[in-house]
Amino acid sequence: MNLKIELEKKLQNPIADSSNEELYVALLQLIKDQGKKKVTEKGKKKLYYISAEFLIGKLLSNNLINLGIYEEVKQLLEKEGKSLEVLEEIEPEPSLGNGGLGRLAACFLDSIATLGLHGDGVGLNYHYGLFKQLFENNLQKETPNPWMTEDSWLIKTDVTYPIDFGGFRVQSRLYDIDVLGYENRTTKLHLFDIETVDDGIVGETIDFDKEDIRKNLTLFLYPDDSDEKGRLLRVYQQYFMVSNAARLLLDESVERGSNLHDLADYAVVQINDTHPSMVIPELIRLLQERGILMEEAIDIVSKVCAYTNHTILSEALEKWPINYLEKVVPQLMPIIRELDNRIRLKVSDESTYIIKDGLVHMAHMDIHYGFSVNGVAYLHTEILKNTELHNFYKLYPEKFNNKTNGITFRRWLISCNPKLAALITKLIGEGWKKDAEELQKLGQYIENEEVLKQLLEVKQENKSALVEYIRKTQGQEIHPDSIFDIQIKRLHEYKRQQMNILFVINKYLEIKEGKIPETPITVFFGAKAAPAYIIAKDIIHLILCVQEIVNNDPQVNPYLHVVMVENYNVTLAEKLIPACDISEQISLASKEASGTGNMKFMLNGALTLGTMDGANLEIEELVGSDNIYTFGESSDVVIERYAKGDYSSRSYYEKNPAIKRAVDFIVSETVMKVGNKENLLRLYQELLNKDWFMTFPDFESYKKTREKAYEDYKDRMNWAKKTLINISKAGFFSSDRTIAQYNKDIWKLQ
Ligand code: OX2
Repeated sequence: MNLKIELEKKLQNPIADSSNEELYVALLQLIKDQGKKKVTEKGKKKLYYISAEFLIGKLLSNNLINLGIYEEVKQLLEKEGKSLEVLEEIEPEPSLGNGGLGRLAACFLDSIATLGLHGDGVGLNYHYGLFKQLFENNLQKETPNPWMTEDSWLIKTDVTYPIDFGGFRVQSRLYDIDVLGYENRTTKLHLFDIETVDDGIVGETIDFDKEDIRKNLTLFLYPDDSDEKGRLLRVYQQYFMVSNAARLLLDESVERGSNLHDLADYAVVQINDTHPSMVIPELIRLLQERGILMEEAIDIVSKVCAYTNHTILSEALEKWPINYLEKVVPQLMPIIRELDNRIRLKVSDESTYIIKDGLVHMAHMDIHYGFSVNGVAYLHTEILKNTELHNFYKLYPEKFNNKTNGITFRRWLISCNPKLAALITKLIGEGWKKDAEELQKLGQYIENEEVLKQLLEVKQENKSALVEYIRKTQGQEIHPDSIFDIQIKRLHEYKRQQMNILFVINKYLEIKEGKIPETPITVFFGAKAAPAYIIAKDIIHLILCVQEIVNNDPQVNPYLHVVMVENYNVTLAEKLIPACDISEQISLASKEASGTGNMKFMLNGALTLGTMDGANLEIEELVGSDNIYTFGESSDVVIERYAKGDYSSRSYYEKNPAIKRAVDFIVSETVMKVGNKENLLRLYQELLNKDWFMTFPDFESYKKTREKAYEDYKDRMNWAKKTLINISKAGFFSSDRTIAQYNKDIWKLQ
């Protein structure tokens, strides 16, 4: 392909005379054409990865990389006086996910395509996605996040299905996004939508009429479920997603030669968390419609569906009231009752029943009627087996398996950190891009001062680029030589951003007392809180207040700086991660199933400061305890304390002066002056009287370990050595490895 000719054909103009917007659109169209050509021959059996979220991020650069023409395009544009980086900024980020679960699904599609496996993603085409976060008066404000522009990656298809809800019918429409794998194979992300949806019912805020399903069905990801209408809307969305997925699966399987009795040879469904669980009764229903008897239909579906659990937090294991399902999907309730009855006949342990106390337990249905149940990191799977899902494990030990999460190195290194990628390639060649385990070859350089210096230089350049970006976007001045200490993830109490900000408060007060850190520190936060999650929003409020206080205090700001980035998303992560020195992974042990940010940071040469939770444990195992900063109580201790139920945060507060001082600061005049009394008082009370996620017992060891990391940072060569060890051991966390394991153990695609 002659790039220049092709591009100018699209532009109908010379490149040099075209605007950046025109160039962006022309490139997008060019890539879409390439995608169409790249459909590869695939096997008989196909995977349907159904997920409420696909946090795919911007696609332009990644697609160019995966097509192998990134450098060529970049150079061509430069020659014509244009810049690929500027074009990247034009692309809106699709807002189809929330956090790790959605980003994982996106990494998986990249790896499925790259490994040439026969599988597609299926989800919904939310017009406004998750909300866009603004900060006003130190509070989070949620506004709609329209991301679909006239020219986007979406490809409208002819596929449409009639979908019946209790009392009315809607017509669906499928849109596709081509996912280009590295080396030109493709997979599709199927996003279902309805044409009657009305973007116009949404104004400046994310409030809208939740009742008119025809108009609102695909407006938002996770509509506010603090009222019944919001919860019902989620059920409508979920059924819409799985009914479409099930019809697509059946049609395609028949087309490939299935007689439906042999469906399990043609299709496998991965149920990503409980949002798609209704696919089980829906497939049974559709098979019956096509003439298969209940008994056999159940048997078939049980061989087709597999379930991934992403969390042990019970709030996330969905349980829908029977009356919701009776209203939204009356056609499914008799099937769900039948499924439950069959369990009641066979199993005496009532805790595993599907219908209990008027609620339908979605995960229970998945486990009884799926053939595989997997957790997402070693510890998480062990906790599922031994504690959370122990009663199920006793019934079906053979179903349980672990698939430690992974990340795609194409996006999380090659694309977001080209300087480090180039250095690695210079040292060990190109092979690591296809076989991530080859990163181990970097091990030969850990005593090589020249290489370590280059590593530090790359980090410094990435830090300077971030400084520049933050100056441009948020108007803040950051010390490029400070330690970049970063915590970016959804805001949830178990992830304990509150512990981090208590540390910052403590540091602030120490500096005020004259205890000056030898190296300045910049603490970055990025997090969205669910609109109805009050305490999470209070924590954001506190972070923003502390940011204002610290950054405006001339006695403190040469040594300590706080940056809370607005509207944290994939694009921002791609800028923050390459610049990071210390990666905060400080969840309450047992609660973070895996984490995937931890892997991205490690790969980009940051050192982990973390609890012994999720995949942190596997990182520690790989790099050795000298090359990671772990602290805090173990999951066993935490689980035991929960079981006893005798945790009193107040006693820690009373015993530990540093905790007391930091917590009292929340309601001090200094903070009250820049914040809201209501939010601050509520958070203060919450920590003092509840602290559900046990921040205080870990605070002292957190403080000590974080200080130790800051101390170690001063010895630059030794620090560089630790980062090189981390990078060299990161190969295990390639999602190519994860997907190969899913395929070998669960999907069994050719
Ligand atoms: C997240 C988990 O919190 C995180 O630990 C994990 O890495 C990620 O899923 C991918 O497996 N429920 N669990 C998650 O999000 C939701 C919602």
